[in-house]
Amino acid sequence: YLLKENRYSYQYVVKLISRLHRNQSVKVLVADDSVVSRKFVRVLLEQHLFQVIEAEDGAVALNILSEQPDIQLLITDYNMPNVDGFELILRVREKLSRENIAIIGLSNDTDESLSARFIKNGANDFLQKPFVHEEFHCRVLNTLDSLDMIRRLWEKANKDYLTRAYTRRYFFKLHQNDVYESSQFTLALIDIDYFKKINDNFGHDVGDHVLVEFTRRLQHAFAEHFTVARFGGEEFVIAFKGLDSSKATTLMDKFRAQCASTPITTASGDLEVTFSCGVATANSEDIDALLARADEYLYAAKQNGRNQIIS
Ligand code: GH3
Ligand code: MG
Ligand code: MG
Ligand code: MG
Repeated sequence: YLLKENRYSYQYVVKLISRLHRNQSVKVLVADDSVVSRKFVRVLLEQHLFQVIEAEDGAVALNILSEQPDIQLLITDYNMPNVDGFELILRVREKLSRENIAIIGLSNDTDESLSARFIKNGANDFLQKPFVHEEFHCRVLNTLDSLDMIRRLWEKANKDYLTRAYTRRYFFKLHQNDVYESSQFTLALIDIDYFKKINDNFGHDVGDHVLVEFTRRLQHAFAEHFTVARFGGEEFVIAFKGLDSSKATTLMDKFRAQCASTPITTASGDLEVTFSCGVATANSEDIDALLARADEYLYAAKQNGRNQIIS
């Protein structure tokens, strides 16, 4: 049908169709005080299979966003009671950056400076009402494409390719100030025991698989509350924000025992994998000094026979 209409290129239609499938899992929040406007935008979005949520003003929109962090696109009107479109965007951008959510501004206000002001406040795009349906669809599609692209870049920059754990760089970005700002901040530095033997005896692929599975275990045990990062080859670090050394050590030791007693299944059979760990709590030193201390304890754990935590 679209091709027959002869207004769309073949490439565009292909892109549209492949997007339709993904759209079904994309939540779009429409903030507009006019019921008619809101319903109209809803209909357009539902034509493309999006999940649509409505808010009658900016304050309601903020509540919905805090309850549903998986909303990918916010389409907001300018003139609204309570919290208007500008304030809404400013408040959203305080917490959610461009890899978290995309924003499109809408308005039938004739003020020519609106679109620039929307974009300066953090919107990705702006549409003047009334608009042509096709333009609306094109802009939504482009905006979501750039959200995907930003997210892919973010993942590449901040997550390790093999294990999907956070990178060392991102870890520092997240936590370098916590040594000063958080009342209790503890690091656990982890190094798998005799990992080189796994590579030497079973090959690099099995080694990789062990790293992936080991990371999965770390994430499962800690990622809900703490940051897990891959520091290098078979070294990992966990930031226990809010925990003192003895609490973090207890958690780590429980994990250590579980790990040691649950072999990792690989193509070369079940392998027993243990690790050694140094745990250190910040005490008015910078994060590098704290890490150096955790590394000393880790070294001591290795010297002392491995498969243990020293704090
Ligand atoms: P120790 O108990 O003293 O820690 O001994 P180890 O063998 O674990 O320590 P070592 O640092 O000598 O060996 C780490 C090995 O990890 C060496 C390196 O080839 C391997 N390695 C680093 N990154 C990767 C990776 O991404 N995949 C695989 N398969 N191996 C890796
Ligand atoms: Mg309005
Ligand atoms: Mg090592
Ligand atoms: Mg090692």
